[in-house]
Formats: sequence, structure tokens, C-alpha cells
Amino acid sequence: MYKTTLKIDGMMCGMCEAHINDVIRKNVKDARKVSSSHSKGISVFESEAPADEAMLREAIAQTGYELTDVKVEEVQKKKWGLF
Ligand SMILES: [Cu+2]
Repeated sequence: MYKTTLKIDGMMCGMCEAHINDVIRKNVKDARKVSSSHSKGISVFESEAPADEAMLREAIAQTGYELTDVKVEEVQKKKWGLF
């Protein structure tokens, strides 16, 4: 499981957030928990495989927004018994 944080320039409102969320869902087939914040200028999602940074950059550029930074972190699934 990987958590990807995208820094995106150009989001101004909730419509922009929805637009970016759609782009992520269309391009990252296993994306989950997709969420964007125009006030922070970031989008976050989780996926089983590490996201393809070049592909995301291209897909987001086509929408008129700019992907300025990508951070991919590996996330350990929580195991029962650790709670
Ligand atoms: Cu907007």
C-alpha cells in the first residue's frame, strides 16, 4: 500500500478539487481515499502499487493545473492485534 501526496498549483475551489480527484481516479485504477484540498494545494490518495509520477504529471498538465511535487510513501497495513 502506497500513499501519494501531490502538490498541485492552480486549484481555486471545490470544483477544482473534484476535477483533480476525477483525473486521479481515471489514471490510477486502484486509487483509494482520493482527496484534494485547494487551500493546501495538495491531493492525496492511496494505491496498491506505487503511482507513476510521469503519467500523473502528464495527466494533470492536460487539465490545466500543474503538478509541482510528488511524494510517495509506503504505508504498512494495520494488523489486528496492534490496536
Ligand atoms: Cu475551482
